[in-house]
Amino acid sequence: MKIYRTEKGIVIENGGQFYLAKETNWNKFVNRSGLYKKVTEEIAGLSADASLESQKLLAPIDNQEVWASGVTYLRSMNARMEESKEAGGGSFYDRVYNADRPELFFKAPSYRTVGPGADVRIRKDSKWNVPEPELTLFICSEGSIEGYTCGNDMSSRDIEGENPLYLPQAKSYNGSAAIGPCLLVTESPISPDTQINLKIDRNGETAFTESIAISQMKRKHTELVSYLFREMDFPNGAFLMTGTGIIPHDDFTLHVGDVVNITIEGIGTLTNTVKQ
Ligand code: DO4
Ligand code: MG
Repeated sequence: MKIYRTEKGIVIENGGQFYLAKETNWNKFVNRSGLYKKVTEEIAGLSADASLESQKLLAPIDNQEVWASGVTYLRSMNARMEESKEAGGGSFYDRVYNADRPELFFKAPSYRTVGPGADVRIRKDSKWNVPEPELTLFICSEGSIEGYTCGNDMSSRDIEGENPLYLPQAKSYNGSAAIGPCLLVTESPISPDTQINLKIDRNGETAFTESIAISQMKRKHTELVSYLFREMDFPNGAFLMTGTGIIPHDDFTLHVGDVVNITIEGIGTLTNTVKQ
């Protein structure tokens, strides 16, 4: 089942049918443990409406914070060790990859997070930028994973590589986070065989494409969530990007006008255009 935040309200897609939720407050609607069961019960009393399929989509977020996990795939560890070698950061990344405690960082408040069809940005003071396609968890305030969406953890690799302490500047700026198109809510956890695909279009042609299965991730979703919730409350729930396993080769950087498509099986495609 998919839940969309649209200009008309909260739309639920189930078995090819679309329903308008009675609740209009996104925080109240999604921040519930056992969300799948509760929404399934609610739509039993609603009438399907095919016109809801074509509503303009908004980012599936209201008052939630977006957090991110780092170096959860081998590819991310290797790329980061390489980019920060000269700055002396070469050993931080394999240490965090192998440590018990994961790397978690604050990515964006909701007002700095964009949704499907909106623009993501590259910084004006950066020359090397990539999108990071990441399965993104929605966790309710009680700490259980209630849904999944596609996330883009836009990153400035030259700033991050110059000094690992610049990570917040490489990762957090206007338009650096995108999530959507919907919240996938499932009865049981998402399959480890789920594929993430990144496709970057430039001037109508594919400039880069690659896929990875989420089973390639080193850590469990519940492990990341338990660290995030150790010493922090999230009264409206939170989003947690789970890290990237896809990083374009080192001579690739995003250009203004590129179109970034992140597809995750079962969720759909998050498409954003790059701006400066
Ligand atoms: O440590 C740098 C950030 C890592 C990251 O964003 C990722 O692995 O996805
Ligand atoms: Mg990332």
